[in-house]
Amino acid sequence: MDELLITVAPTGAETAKADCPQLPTTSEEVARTAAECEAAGAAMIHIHVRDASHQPTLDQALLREWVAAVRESSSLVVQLSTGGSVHDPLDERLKVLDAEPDSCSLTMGTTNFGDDVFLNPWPFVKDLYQLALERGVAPEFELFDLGQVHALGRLIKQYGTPAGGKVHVDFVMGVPGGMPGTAPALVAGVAALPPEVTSWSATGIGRSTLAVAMASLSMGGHLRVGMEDVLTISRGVPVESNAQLVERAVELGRIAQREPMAPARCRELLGLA
Ligand code: KMH
Ligand code: ZN
Repeated sequence: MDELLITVAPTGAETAKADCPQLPTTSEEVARTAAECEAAGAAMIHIHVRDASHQPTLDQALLREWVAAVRESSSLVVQLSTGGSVHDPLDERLKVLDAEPDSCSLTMGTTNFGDDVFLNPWPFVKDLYQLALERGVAPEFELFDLGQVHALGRLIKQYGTPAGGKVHVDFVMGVPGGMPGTAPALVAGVAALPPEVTSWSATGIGRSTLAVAMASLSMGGHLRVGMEDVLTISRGVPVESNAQLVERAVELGRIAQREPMAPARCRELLGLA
């Protein structure tokens, strides 16, 4: 069977703990989540850190604490978000790499994000990419629209591929302001990928989650799931845990005759091994 990389994005920066008590917002909770999700079939975790008030933060000590906690409780590949929240300044987002994750997200352009703007000006994208190359941190290129797929080609042309030549991207679909979470949009995105891309995954926000997951599996793509992206397991039914979403991804993968990829294989896929 072909392998299926399942990345879990357990927290995000947008949901309030008060609205969703099951959201992991402390290092202990995320460590437990990591262990449960690894047992369920995840290989990588995409982390947004929260502070003592459960608010999103890029505090360096907390970033390091969360990375250490997840490494202690699991062998998941640790990816830190450099997107943070829409309120985080660009210089602080660059400093995320000081916390020495295995991987970092790297969004390929600015996107309207509901009523907010998720800012990723080209000079920032270039600085972050060069820093990731210098530090040996594997970037996951996050693509919110078709223009960003094209921008990835420009970036690679200018600076080359990461060490090991592995280029992994994640389509983040269905954000209000980005591309829709539909099969035709994913087909268009995959068709436009630069030839250097070696692997891709996809996630659909909110109600687009299943459509995107099934479209991705049907094209041989990988999956990102988690409470960063969706808070209901079916219409009106809240997600109980991130592991529940990973379990559903494993089940979809089983139907598509794909077996969950182990963290060690994910390291190879990212050029980390
Ligand atoms: N929270 C969003 C504004 C990333 O993690 O790199 C950005 C985001 C992307 O979630
Ligand atoms: Zn994120």
